[in-house]
Amino acid sequence: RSSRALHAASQPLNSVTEQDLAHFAKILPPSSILSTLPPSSVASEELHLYNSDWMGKYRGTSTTVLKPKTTEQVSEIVKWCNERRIGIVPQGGNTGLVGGSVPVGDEVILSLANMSKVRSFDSVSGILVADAGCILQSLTDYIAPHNHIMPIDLGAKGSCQIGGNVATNAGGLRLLRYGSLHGTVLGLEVVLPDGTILDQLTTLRKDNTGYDLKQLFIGAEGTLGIITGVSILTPPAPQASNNVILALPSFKNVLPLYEIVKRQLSEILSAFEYIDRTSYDLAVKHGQGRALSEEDVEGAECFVLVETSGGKREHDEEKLNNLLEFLLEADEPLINTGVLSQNPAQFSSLWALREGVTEAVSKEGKPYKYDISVPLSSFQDVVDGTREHLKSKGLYGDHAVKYVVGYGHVGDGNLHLNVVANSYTPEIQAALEPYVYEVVASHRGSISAEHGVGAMKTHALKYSKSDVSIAWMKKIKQIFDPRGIMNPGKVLPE
Ligand code: FAD
Ligand code: 2HG
Ligand code: ZN
Repeated sequence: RSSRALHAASQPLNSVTEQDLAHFAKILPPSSILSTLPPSSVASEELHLYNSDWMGKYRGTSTTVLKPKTTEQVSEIVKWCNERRIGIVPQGGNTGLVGGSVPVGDEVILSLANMSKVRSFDSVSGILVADAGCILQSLTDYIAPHNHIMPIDLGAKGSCQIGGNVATNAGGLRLLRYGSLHGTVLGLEVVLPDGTILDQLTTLRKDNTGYDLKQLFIGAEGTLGIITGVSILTPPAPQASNNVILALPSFKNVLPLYEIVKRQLSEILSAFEYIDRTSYDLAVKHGQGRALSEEDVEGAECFVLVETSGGKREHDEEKLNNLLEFLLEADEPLINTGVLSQNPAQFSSLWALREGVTEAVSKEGKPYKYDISVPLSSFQDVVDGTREHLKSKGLYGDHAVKYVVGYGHVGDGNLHLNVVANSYTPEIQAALEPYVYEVVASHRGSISAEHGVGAMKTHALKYSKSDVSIAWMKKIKQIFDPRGIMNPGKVLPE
């Protein structure tokens, strides 16, 4: 049986036909089907947004988008596609940065956008159960009156969905404090590639009854099944939150600073985020947050944003003020200055300078994005080394690459190396890869710290995973999806 299945998986997938569409029309109302095929026949421009990724770098040729409202509808669609061997791309908010959310060919796009109901929230335990298509910001708003916050936060919160967050195991800005989704997700409901509904939507904190299957779907990027429901543990909202941007004369001060900040702020430290000077300048240029004063940024090579979240405002402010005093009055200060937010608007504005870099970079040009785990001490070398490498190839300057910037989650050892070009070209691509991946491998780092593999890095998996690991990943894929319909061309190399 398994050799037949293997054979099936190596055959090309089938395209959607009018007969398939007629079948989908029995499952979904007309308003939930977008297709260029008759009888639906919408214009292909209407499908453009679903076929294109957030960066405008990856583009599929899907003819059909299906938008189910219920888990049963998802199951029926998937069952049909499996029998017919039609590829499916699960799509959440389509904010992924590795080309995972759009088809590589003409697979069906199954959008979770219509599955957007909160199923339950328990304000005592903080356990939230929601449809996978709920937008992260909507969930934040939903639980705020109950004094809880989502354990995950990221710049794409206004568009990304909780299902997409789980599927990518997104990290984001709160991982330092609340850990990864592998810890906070308590249960999942998943439609498997043969249409079976796997109900593991439990709300238990503790459950050691054998293999924890849900973990397989966290970070599987839709290659093993479609997440339709998520049960997640949400923390109580902090009573007080503060933030400060520290301007540093040199990158080499970041590490000693991190040690001091961790020691002094201890349990109230909730974020320690890094942006280099060019990232800051681009954020300001493109209207992300309010610029700091000239005096504050003078001589700054980079910046660190520190956030505190604690239980008592006076206590937290005292700690933060003591820290700043300590840093500024040292014999050889690690920082030039610190800009402390004084009100909620300033708090958001300081965060925007960090959160807005992705948006700013995209406004500036075409970004090549490398989301890597490397030792903290090498962050700057990796950024400078990449710039020098591009210069040596004659690809740095207004005609090709405009900027090479570094920013990211220092507390998680995660650097975002963004190469901002005028356009995507084969020459720049060839100069960057495998160069960047070899640098990562030389540190035994990860080629994807938090964004996933998608279509972008399937060929590069070997730089972070052994042959044995990849072989076992393929076996798992084979067990769940023997006909190879679920997000084909993503995560695993051919
Ligand atoms: P999509 O982009 O739609 O999909 C992403 C992947 O998940 C695809 O492979 C898709 O097939 C799959 N998928 C989606 N929904 C489901 C589902 N219900 N079931 C199965 N598979 C599914 N990432 C971070 O980790 N940290 C950050 O700080 C961060 N910041 C970002 C900031 C910006 C401005 C942007 C644009 C992106 C950022 N990202 C970040 C990328 C991040 O991966 C996504 O924003 C988010 O997690 C993806 O959610 P989504 O709903 O948009 O998923
Ligand atoms: C962030 O931390 C996101 O801002 C996006 O993960 C990073 O755009 C990027 O490269
Ligand atoms: Zn990030």
